[in-house]
Amino acid sequence: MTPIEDTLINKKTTNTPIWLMRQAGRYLPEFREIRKLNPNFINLCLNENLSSEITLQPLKRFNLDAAIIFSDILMVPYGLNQKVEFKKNFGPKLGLLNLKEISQTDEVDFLKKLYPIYKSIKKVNNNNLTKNKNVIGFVGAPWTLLVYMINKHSPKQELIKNFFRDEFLINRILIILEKFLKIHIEHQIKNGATVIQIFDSWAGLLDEKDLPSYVYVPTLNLVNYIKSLNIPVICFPRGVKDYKTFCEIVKPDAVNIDYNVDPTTILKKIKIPIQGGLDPKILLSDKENLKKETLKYLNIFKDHPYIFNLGHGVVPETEPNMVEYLVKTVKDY
Ligand code: 1CP
Repeated sequence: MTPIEDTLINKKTTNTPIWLMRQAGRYLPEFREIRKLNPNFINLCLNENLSSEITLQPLKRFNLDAAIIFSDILMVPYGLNQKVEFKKNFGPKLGLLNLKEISQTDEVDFLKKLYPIYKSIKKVNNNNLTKNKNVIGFVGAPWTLLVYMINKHSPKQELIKNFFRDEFLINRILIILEKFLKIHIEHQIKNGATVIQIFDSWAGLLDEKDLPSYVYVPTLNLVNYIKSLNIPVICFPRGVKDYKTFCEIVKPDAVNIDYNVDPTTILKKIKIPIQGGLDPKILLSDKENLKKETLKYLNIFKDHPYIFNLGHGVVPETEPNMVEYLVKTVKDY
């Protein structure tokens, strides 16, 4: 059993395991070098040699407990034949949403399009750098994918007007997403993913009353499926106000908290293992402050099964030596 697996079955480990969301990415010069030569982000994700190399880059530098596969949650809409592009200084841009075409996607075509991701996972899993560590596969939660598929770009500012107008369309897409997310998860696991994380980055956009139909139920269906394959699942319902209710209904093996969650309060409310929390912006400050904030989380969770991580992804401006210092602080604790 790895330290992450021990933690996920609710066991406190002597050393707190650590991995970071977006640990493979733009803050690493060796990533930027590859990225410069590969302007098409989708093609980069579909290049199993490069995507496996990028996945392993942070493990070469830092003493992390897991690799997270270099891919994107939007590879699923891409596999469903919606056009997906990543524009510089803009982010993702999706094409027309054609329900008829998406409904006709068959499993074989979907898998053919995403096949390099599974090959990449296999390579990562077979590499010595991940020996006795976890390989984390992931998907976007149905709600967050629905947001991108209908909104067609990041909802950072706001959702398009009338987002909820076409209830038939929304319900059809949620059903299709559930089917293909299960297929995507199954193939990640078959090729060596030992933990699955479900990213619901835009759960916080919803009113409380809409959480059951768009977040709780669709996520619960995936969580139950992953559990049936005997693989642990971590959920990150970013921005929800009530993590406790989410955990009681969805019952993931662990929950990642965002940086707006007060760790002391959540500790009293949640019984399952907890992951994350530290504001990624702390990595942009100085070592003294980083140490202070890191020790705060470690102390609060010292008697609770806890996986160290952030409250959202590493930001591109982060100095790699700050990540190194963070990992060292956690390992020396
Ligand atoms: O170089 C570049 O311009 C590409 C930047 C980039 C990277 C490095 C994107 C575009 N995706 C990724 C990789 C990625 N995305 C990983 C790899 C593994 C790792 O964590 O190291 C993962 C797990 C994701 C997941 C992801 N993609 C999420 C969920 C987590 C989160 O950040 O909230 C989301 C929302 C996306 C969509 C997406 N893809 C890329 C960007 C810039 C975004 C966010 C767009 C937005 O702000 O709405």
